[in-house]
Amino acid sequence: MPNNLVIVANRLPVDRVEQPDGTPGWRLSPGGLVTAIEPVMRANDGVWLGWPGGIDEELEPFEHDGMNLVPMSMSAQEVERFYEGMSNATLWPLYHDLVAKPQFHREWWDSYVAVNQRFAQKAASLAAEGATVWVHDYQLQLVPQMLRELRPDLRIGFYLHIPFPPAELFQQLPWRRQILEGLLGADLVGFQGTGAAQNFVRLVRQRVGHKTHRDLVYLPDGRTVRAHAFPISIDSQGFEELSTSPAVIERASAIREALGNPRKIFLGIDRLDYTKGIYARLRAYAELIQDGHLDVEDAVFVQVAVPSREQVEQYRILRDDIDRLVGRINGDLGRIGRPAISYLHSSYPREEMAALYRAADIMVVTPYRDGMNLVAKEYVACRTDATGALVLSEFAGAADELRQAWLVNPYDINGMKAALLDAYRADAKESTRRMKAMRRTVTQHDVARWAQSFMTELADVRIDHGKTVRPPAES
Ligand code: GDG
Repeated sequence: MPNNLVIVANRLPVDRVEQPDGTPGWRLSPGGLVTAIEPVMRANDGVWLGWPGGIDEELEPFEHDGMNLVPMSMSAQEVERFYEGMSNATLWPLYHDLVAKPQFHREWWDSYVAVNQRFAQKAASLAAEGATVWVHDYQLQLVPQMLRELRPDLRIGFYLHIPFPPAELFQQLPWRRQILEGLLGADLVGFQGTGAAQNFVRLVRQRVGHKTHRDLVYLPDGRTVRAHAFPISIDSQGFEELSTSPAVIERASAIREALGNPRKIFLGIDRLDYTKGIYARLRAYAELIQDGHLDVEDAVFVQVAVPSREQVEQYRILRDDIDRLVGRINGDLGRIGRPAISYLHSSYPREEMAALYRAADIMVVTPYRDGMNLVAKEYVACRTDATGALVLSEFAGAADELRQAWLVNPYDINGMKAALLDAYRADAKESTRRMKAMRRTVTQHDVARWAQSFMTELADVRIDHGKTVRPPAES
């Protein structure tokens, strides 16, 4: 059945689970993206195309919780080359300021092209005449152009969840021109921040040679493409409600109790990823204990590292490095029943996340580079009594909005130590003033608003015989 809205993302928004009777089933993935897109999909006869995980599994389209899902299968070689290789060992580090060294392999690129082509073909077959297709993220940057070639009648939007690098870095990519042209197949290209949108427009001007004006690109065929910032957010109300539920409140005090009721709890929650700055943050914290500014009788650092991309070598190395560091810190500085760092390599249900946010006095989010960082916003949303402090990297997209956090440069260990200590020592009045301001931001700009503003902007695009027409730019 043709659909008026097709969401195209690398992953389907469901995880495989075993049902009580032992048969396989699906569970909606936790996360704001689904919450935001679900109502848009319902209102538009929407369908979501993506990989369900697994290898070589040809699954029929199915419905889950009222959402129409179309699974796209992936071979073992595609998982290795397209997903772990080109997506996560080339583009991911390149787009995150070269925090790790990107690897360039021609066979990875060939697989990236082939998988993108398959996504584009499938999306083309699902979309009704004149439908809207919204493509997501760095794994699928060629889909907009491929799709436009197949279906010039479509309205195509693209959203990049991660940063878009400056020209000096992007230039390294052997396939830079193809990626830029791939993205230019969209009518609207959305980014987390204005810096990313500007990087893209500048690259298009320099590398592809198209005329640009502010956030518009003028293509030779008369089409225009808008590159604009749409900072993503969270289901703020959902987190607020969850964090004030009796079960979560009770769990939060049980967590404090289990940690020995320390005066202050520091918390980090991240996917175990080298962009997140976990290693440096733990070192900074340990030095504060060594220097005598913090005492393990008084404070503890809870670090949750959610397993991620474990087949990619750099992620395995990082895990070993952090295991060793935590072992050394606790061995050197811990006392019986009082570890300096309480380290958890695991993922948790949303309720447990909310309880952790509620239990923590100081949330520490120190990525070297991050498109947005939703954890920072979730912490703020859960602090309904306006207590708590947020230490936040300047290099997370969230820092553009959460200006009242204790902002840090994660490369500056001494600066980070000073900020951790300031947040630790801040009086209640000061942290409440900051938290109240941040709460206003997070409450007003939630994920529903994000989805709506992207869709509204995309709907403004008028399609005329396959050409996107916009009023001429002002000079
Ligand atoms: C990318 C960009 C951008 C984490 N562990 C568990 C869990 N989570 C949830 C968090 C949060 C989400 O996952 C993580 O989002 P982040 O924004 O922090 O980071 P990335 O995964 O790197 O996301 C990022 C984002 O896309 C959206 O555009 O902000 O910059 O890198 O929502 O709560 N949720 C549950 N259990 C866990 O163990 N239930």
